[in-house]
Amino acid sequence: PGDGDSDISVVTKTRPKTARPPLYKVLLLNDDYTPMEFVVIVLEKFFGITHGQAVEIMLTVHKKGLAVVGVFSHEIAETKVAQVMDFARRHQHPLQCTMEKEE
Ligand code: TYC
Repeated sequence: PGDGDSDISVVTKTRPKTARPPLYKVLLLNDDYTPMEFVVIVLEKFFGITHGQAVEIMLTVHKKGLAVVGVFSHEIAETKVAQVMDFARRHQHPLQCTMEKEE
């Protein structure tokens, strides 16, 4: 009789690591002056979300101080931040938008 070992071999395939580009969170910050309706318009206009989602995110920022609006490539995140900051400045609201590398 044999020793109980069967001759099933395990094939382990190594998967070479493919570097993925880092993603960036776009954050919206609360302030005391920017009207709630303006923030909702900004979210709808630049982030392509529904009115309901925009109200939800705006209220989260209002209550918690900040919220993640979305996660994007570096270039898209930079564009979103610039669009929001420019639009807010043109309307003379102090709304702040920033980005942060996702860990
Ligand atoms: N806190 C503001 C107000 O009471 C509303 C607001 C919400 C401002 C979200 C900025 O990112 C913001 N009018």
